Amino acid sequence: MLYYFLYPLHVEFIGFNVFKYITFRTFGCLVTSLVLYLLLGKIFVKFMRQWQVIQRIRDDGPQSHLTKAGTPTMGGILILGCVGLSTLLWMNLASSYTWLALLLLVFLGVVGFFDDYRKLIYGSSKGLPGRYKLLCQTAITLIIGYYLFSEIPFDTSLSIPFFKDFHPDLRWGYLIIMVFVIVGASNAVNLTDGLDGLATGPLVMSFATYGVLSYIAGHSIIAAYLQVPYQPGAGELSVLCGSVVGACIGFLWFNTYPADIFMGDVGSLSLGGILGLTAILTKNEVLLAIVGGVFVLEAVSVITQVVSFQLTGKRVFKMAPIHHHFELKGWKEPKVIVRFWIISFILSLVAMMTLKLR
Ligand code: 57M
Repeated sequence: MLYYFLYPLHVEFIGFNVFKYITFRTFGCLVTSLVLYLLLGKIFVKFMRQWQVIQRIRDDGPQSHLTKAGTPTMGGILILGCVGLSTLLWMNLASSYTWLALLLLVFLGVVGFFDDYRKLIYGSSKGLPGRYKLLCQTAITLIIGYYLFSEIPFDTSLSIPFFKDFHPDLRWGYLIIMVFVIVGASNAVNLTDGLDGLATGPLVMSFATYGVLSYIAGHSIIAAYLQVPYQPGAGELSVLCGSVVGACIGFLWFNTYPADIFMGDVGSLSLGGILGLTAILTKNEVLLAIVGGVFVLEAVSVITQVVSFQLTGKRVFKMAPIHHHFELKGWKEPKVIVRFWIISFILSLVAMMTLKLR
């Protein structure tokens, strides 16, 4: 919005010229959402506690989690509020990619809210049935895909790291990739959010990485130099990524061990979904498997455990997702969390290195 109202004034005052630069608006957006969460977080936690918006702890989980009973949840509501407000303030209102991401963020946020709300009113850890969540996630992804293919000339070819000349055009088959990436990322982040800050740290690193990748994809000269697909308009997604990084760092101030508040499905489903969409819109779909490697590891651990248990009656891990396995091996919660953050940081560096190794 500031770009829309202030940039034209640069003819009067040259200083407003900065609003043209995506880098300036990304930084401004990050600082805005970070400061907003830091200013509002404490009163939000107090409000959620007063209204008894607290987490139901499953009794079949690690015993150490029982002490978490009574912790406020749905901190994701304020994350979405900070991201939405700061993005509207700093975005280019003509950016259809940013509007699509905000639509997905709100839609999945509503789905997650109902999941958290059901847990609250029925007093159990069982929220919305998984199939309903999956249906909603798939439906919104297909709607976004149909819009992309019919309204915007969207590149339906697949980009694979290290294979710079191999871009198979999947045409409408690309919708399958979109569903797999967006729905997969949404649920993987949801599964990962099982320890204090465990999902928040990798979300900060993943969105920071995709903020850089978005800027590169939207810059014709840099994209050509690095031999990555040029995606006109993708650069604006850096601004949205900046707002998510800022809001999640602000949230982490309260979600770090021992957490004052959990993000809830309202946060994990929505943030995971737009991480997947950002990967799609910047043509870095496969790279998400590296950048979001921690999320992939958590989801694969669950799939492995469920399949093994159903086929053989035996568990591969002491408990899935894999963060519970390390807890039951005797690792204290902070040790599991920070080690997963370190892995996420290393994977982000590896992902950035693939830019040169094309
Ligand atoms: C999402 N939710 C946390 C919080 C957070 C198929 C199966 C693997 C599904 C999976 C599952 O139910 N996952 C749901 C994970 C929950 O966190 C809430 O959910 C939101 C995110 N969606 O924001 O509101 C618990 O996680 C802990 N937590 C923290 N700090 C945080 O900052 O400590 C969360 C955020 C919270 C709190 O205890 O209550 C969750 O774990 O449910 N199921 C599981 O993950 C369960 N694993 C399991 O059933 N394994 C079986 C299956 C695979 C056969 C097995 O291994 O044999 C475990 N999770 C828990 N208890 N808590 C075990 C049962």
